[in-house]
Amino acid sequence: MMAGNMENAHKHFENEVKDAEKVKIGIVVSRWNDHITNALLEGSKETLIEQGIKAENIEVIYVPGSFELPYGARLLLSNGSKDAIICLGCVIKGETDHDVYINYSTALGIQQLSLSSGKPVVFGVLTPNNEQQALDRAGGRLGNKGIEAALTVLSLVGLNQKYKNTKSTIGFS
Ligand code: DLZ
Repeated sequence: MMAGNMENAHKHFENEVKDAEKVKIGIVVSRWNDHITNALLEGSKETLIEQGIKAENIEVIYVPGSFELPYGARLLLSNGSKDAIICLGCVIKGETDHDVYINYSTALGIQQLSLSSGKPVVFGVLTPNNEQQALDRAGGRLGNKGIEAALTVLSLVGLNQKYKNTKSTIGFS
C-alpha cells in the first residue's frame, strides 16, 4: 500500500487489540478471480501478523464464489473458536446484472451473520467494473483492500474487548 493510503486507512482503525497473540481470526476466500482474491489474502495475512496475530491463529478456508462467503464464515464461527472473520472476494461486472445479485446477497449475508453472531465479520469484497479496477485494489495503484479488511477486523476485535467486561444497563442483571 502506498504510504498516503496507509496513513489514510489508519485514520479509520483506532481500537487497539489487547493480547493479540491470543486472538483467533478466520479468513474465507472466494475462488472466483483467485489471482485477485489471493492477493487480498496476502495483504490481510501480512497485516494481521504485523499487528501481532500469530500465524497459527489464522485459519483460511476457500469457497467457490463470493456468494458462498457468508456460508463459509458461518462454518468458521460454528465452533465458537474464532474472534472474528474476514471475507475476501472479487465480483467483476459482466454483461448482465448477475454481479448485482451476488454483491447484494453477499453484503447482506455477511452483515446479518455479524449481527446475529455478535462477532465481527468483515466485507472484503471488491466490486469492480473491470479487471483493471480489481488489480488496482489488490496490491496495485490504489493499495490492497485486504490490508484494510485486516485493520477493520482488528479494530472491531479491540472494540469488542472494550465492551466485553462492561455490565449491561439494559434488562435484568
Ligand atoms: C457465477 C459467478 C460469476 C458470473 N461471477 C463471479 C465473480 O465475478 N466473482 C465471484 O466471486 N463469483 C462469481 N460467480 C460465482 C458465484 O459467487 C457463486 O459461486 C455461484 O453463483 C454459485 O452459488
